[in-house]
Amino acid sequence: QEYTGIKMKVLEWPEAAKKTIQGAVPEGANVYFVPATLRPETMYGQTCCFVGPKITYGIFKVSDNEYFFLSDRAARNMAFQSIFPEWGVFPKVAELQGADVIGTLVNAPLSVHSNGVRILPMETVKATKGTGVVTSVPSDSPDDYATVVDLAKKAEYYGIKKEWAELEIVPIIETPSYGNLTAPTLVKQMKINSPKDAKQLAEAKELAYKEGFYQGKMIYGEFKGRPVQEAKELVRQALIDSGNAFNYAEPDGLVISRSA
Ligand code: ZZB
Repeated sequence: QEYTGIKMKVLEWPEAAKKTIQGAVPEGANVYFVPATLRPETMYGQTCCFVGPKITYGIFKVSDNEYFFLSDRAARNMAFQSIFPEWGVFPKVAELQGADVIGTLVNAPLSVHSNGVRILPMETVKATKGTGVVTSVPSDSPDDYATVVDLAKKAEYYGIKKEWAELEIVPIIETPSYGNLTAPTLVKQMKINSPKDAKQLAEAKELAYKEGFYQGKMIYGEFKGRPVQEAKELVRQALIDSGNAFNYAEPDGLVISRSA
């Protein structure tokens, strides 16, 4: 899988995480949450970023002023892709649970929400895929839409502020079958009521991918009017050129099991 790693700079840590961070990361250095995405063209629509509350993450030193928040597994893979300066080395300076960083305010590159978005919990994040960090685009990802609806409904249960899950969902891609809000349309059509409706959500995701890729047209941003198939590469390159992203390849299952 060829992912794009997005650099979401921390603007403000929650109290619970501050102590750990202060002891581990030098003052003035930047920490980035790094979600892995297959849909760079949707970054305009980011409204939050998810971690698995029970997943263990690390903060890894990339350079004197850059640190990445990721799963250990992703850090190891990145160390063999020249993302860290020294081949095979991925210095871990802190360890945190996803639950510890809920509420962190981060910058979302290209997002309409330019004041930042919050780190929120998603129970269905897989520790073994990507970086274990998932940026949320509820306009075009059915999983993300189902999750933000649930988070807003049960904000108290999740220990978050309701408004963190309620940032405006702006249309960014138009398709003939699902209009300009593909994910909300599919979730409603398929009567998906919960982020736990795994089978239906997998089906909705497949439909959203296909329709978005083959029929989608950008209706927002620098490449407005272009087909998604063209915009995908253009947005990815623009994010890389501006220093906000990098390529990250996920080794296949065989490689993982052999290196483990
Ligand atoms: C933003 C985005 C916007 C995504 C969208 C999808 C969509 P795949 O196809 O199964 O490889 N993702 C990444 N890592 C994880 C993880 N550890 N656990 C759960 N979900 C994860 O899935 C790749 C996509 O799944 C990634 O692309 C990421 O969400 C999420 F509009 O990033 B995506 C129709 C999908 N639309």
